[in-house]
Amino acid sequence: MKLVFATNNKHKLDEVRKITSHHPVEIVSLAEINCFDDIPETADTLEGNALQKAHYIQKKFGLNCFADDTGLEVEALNNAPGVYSARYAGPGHDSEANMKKLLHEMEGKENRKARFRTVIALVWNGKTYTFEGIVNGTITTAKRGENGFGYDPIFIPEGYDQTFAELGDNIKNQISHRAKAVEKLDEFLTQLSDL
Ligand code: ITT
Repeated sequence: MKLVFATNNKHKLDEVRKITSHHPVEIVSLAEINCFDDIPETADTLEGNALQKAHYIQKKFGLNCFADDTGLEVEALNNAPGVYSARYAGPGHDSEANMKKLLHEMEGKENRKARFRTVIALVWNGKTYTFEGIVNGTITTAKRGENGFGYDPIFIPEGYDQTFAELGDNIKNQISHRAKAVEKLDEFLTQLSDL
């Protein structure tokens, strides 16, 4: 079964391909359908953005597809940056600037609890479905590690003492927010193909 992944983030694409490598679903990138659009994401929830991205591709290409919207929710910051994680330091800023701002906001805070939350929206034969994955953890006081992407160097998942960027892809892809959401998607698709 082929399914388009409506993302412009190559790290997400790599992760989802690794997570699903033993499963029958074949992940098709936007480049493979010749889509190089900057897909709008203007909703104020992860669910809304994931649905917006999946619907955009479904409408333009008429293909079943899914999208992933992810946010880092920090308890001491009232769940910021959350849905605004990509542009926390302002439009056009990169992950380095986002992490720098977050570490600055967290200076002196004792409560370092945070969670990554991914919402996957699937558009399948005209119907939409969402799947959520959460991983709890804590925010470090400085960046650590070279692997992963985005906020990975400053997030330690619960049960570990290294950041996602130190733990590397194999461990991240077993326990991450994205892995949990993708597992739910995969279970759903397996049931469909059993029908
Ligand atoms: P698409 O919308 O094209 O899928 P994006 O990079 O814009 O890609 P998001 O809006 O979901 O994706 O990402 C929000 C931010 O969270 C962005 O800064 C990412 O770098 C970061 N992020 C997403 N997933 C992450 C992960 O698994 N680990 C660390 N940071 C992540």
